[in-house]
Amino acid sequence: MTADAKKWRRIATEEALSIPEVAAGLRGVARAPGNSLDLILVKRIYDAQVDDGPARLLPRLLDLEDERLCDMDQNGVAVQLLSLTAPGVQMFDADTATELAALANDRLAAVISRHPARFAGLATFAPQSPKRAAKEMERAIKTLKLNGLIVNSHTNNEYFDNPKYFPILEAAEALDACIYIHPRAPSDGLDAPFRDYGLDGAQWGYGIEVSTHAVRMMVSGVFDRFPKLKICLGHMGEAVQFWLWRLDYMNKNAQNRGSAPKTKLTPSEYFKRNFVITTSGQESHLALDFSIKALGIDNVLWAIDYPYQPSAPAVAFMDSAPVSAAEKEKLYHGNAERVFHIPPA
Ligand code: VNL
Ligand code: MN
Repeated sequence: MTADAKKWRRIATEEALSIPEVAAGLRGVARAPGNSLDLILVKRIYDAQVDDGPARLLPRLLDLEDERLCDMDQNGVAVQLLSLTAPGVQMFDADTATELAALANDRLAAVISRHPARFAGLATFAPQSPKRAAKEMERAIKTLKLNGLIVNSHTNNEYFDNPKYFPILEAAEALDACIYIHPRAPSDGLDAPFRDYGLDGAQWGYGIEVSTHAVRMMVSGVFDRFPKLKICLGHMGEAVQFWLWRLDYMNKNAQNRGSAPKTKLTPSEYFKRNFVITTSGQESHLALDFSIKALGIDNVLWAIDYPYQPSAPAVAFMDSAPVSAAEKEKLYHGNAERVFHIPPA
C-alpha cells in the first residue's frame, strides 16, 4: 500500500472485465468475415497469435479476484466499478447478445456478492433488441442490484438519438440508472480517416465516436424527452466540455436555418444537467482543472481504465491534483457514490 492509501476512499469508475463466453464469442467475430474498425482491437485481444504485451490484456480482463485485487491493494484502490469491456455484446446477433448480456450481469453480481466492499458494477444490455434490453436493465438494477449501465457507443452504426432506442432511455431514466457511454471504434460512416496511424482506437477514434454520440443526443432533443436521463462519459468527457461554447453558438445557427431541431435547452445546459464525466485514462491536471471549472466539482469522477492503463499513475495523478481535500473527496468517491448508488464506506 502507498503511504497515502488510507487517506482516500478511491472508487475507480471505468474498470474493464470480460467473461470467457463473451471472449469466445469475440474470437468467433474476429475469425468471421468482416472489415469494421472494431476488428482491429477484437483481433488483437481475442485472437492474438503471439503472447506480446497487448495479448496479456485478455487474462487480466478475465481475472477478477487474483491479480486485480492485488493491484487494487497495492495502489490503495478501495473499489472498482466493473463493466464488461468494449465492444461488449454489441457485435453479436440480437439473440446471442441478449443471452450473453444476462450471463455477464449474473457473473458481475456474483463477484460483487463475494467482495461487496471491493466491487460494484455496471450492467450490460443488448441494444440490438431494445425491448428485451429494457427488461434486462430492470432485472440488473432491481434484482441483481447493479449500480448503473454501460453501452459501447453505436450499435449497428446507429446512435441513441434514433427513436428505436427510446425504450432503453426510458427504462434508464425510470430506474435512475446512469448509462456510461464507453467507446468502441468509429462507426462505418467514420471509417477511412481512422484506418491509418493507429487512429482507430484509444489514441483518437474512440473519443470522436463517443463525443459524436453525445452531441447527437443533445442536439436531437433526446433530453427534452428524457429530462432526468443521466449519461457518463469517460476519458475526461471525451473532450465535449472544451467545445461547449462553439456548440451552443453553432447549434443556435443551425436551429435558426432549420437544419437542427428546436430544443428547450442549449448543449451546454444539457451537458451540465444530464452528464457526468470521468478521468479514465486521461491524466492531465490542466484538463482536470478546466473540466471542474466548466462542469462543476460534482460532475467529475475518478477512474483508471484498468487493465488498459496502469493503476499507479492514475492514483498519482489524482493524489497530486491541485484541488482542495473536500474536492478530492468528491472526485475520488463522493460523486461516484451519488451517481452510481454505491453505499458510503
Ligand atoms: C483501450 C483502452 C481499449 C481503453 C479499451 O476498451 C479501453 C485500448 C476496449 O488501448 O485499446 O477501454
Ligand atoms: Mn475503458
